[in-house]
Amino acid sequence: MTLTLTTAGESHGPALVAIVTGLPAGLRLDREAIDADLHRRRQGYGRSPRQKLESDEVEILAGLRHGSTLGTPLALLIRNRDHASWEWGMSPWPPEGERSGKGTTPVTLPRPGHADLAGALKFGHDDVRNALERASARQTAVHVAAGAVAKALLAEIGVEVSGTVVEIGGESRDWEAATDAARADRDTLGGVVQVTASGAPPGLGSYADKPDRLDARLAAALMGIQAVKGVEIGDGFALARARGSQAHDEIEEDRSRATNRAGGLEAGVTNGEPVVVRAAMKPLPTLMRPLRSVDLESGEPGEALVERSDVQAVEALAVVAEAAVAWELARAAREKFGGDALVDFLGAHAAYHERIAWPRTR
Ligand code: EPS
Repeated sequence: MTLTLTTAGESHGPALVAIVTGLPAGLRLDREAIDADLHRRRQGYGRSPRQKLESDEVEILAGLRHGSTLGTPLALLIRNRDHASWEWGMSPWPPEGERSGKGTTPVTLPRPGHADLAGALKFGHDDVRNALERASARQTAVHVAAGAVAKALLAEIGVEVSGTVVEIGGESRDWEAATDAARADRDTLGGVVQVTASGAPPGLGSYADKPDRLDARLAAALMGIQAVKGVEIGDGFALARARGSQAHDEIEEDRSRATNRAGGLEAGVTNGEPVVVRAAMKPLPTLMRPLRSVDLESGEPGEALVERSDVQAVEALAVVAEAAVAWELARAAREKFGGDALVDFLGAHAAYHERIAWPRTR
């Protein structure tokens, strides 16, 4: 028993969609809780004006009846309001007649740092838009919706996941000023976020094989988010510079730890301490003062595509990373506790706690 997530949707297409399989039947899902996370994702000081256009409300098309999951595939949809300006430009079958709105002119000047060049070459696109639309971080909206579903499942077993910003543009405070300065220079910023998950019992994940290791899965989930270039678990890179006596977390009589340098994961398995992971985001690649590029049509040097974008989206990344960690933890919990109905899942979780004599709240 595991959870799967399949998504589709272009940034300026009609909608983003997701199908989630593997949820137990009888899980209550609260529309307000999902929409609240979608709202959080749209906040942040350096966001593009696009965020004012979108309302990001989830619609459920299948798998939920009267607020409870049916144990069947759950289908989620979030509409792109901005699509109204791109109806011809992003149409699957453009109507005959005059072209109108955005997306009518092919993009031929790839942005360094975006999927533009590699995507156009890989798929043979003449119009870079065919690559950038799907590569866009717009799709993180539907991942946040799926993450909110995962959080509802985790809440049933007392696991709470929360993401926060650590630094933006190298600063640990004064983020609005740093963002204003970058905007004035027509530049962009990156940053670091941290996600902490408390309440997970020891034993989620496995050391048996690489794909089972929860640390590897969390790293992949975080690296899979647009613009993330680094992931750290617990004290991460700092551990490489410490001695063993200062790097590990000694085990107390009640099997808890006084320190949590491992970030709650040893050998790819949770150890009962909070799971702590960090993700580093590079500065966004759409610059209002564009970098050097080449026109893919003419072969002439030029300046990269300039279009409406964010100055920084680190606050949004905190919400997206939270969703990614929640998703991976929920997946690991489904693998460990199984069950077609929520009561079966909860029963297996309770029996496991009893077997290892692990307190329900730590
Ligand atoms: C993005 C470019 C911008 C961002 C977008 C991600 O898109 P637009 O040009 O439409 O403003 O706003 O993020 C979102 C739309 C979102 O909802 O987060 C990119 O190139 O990745």
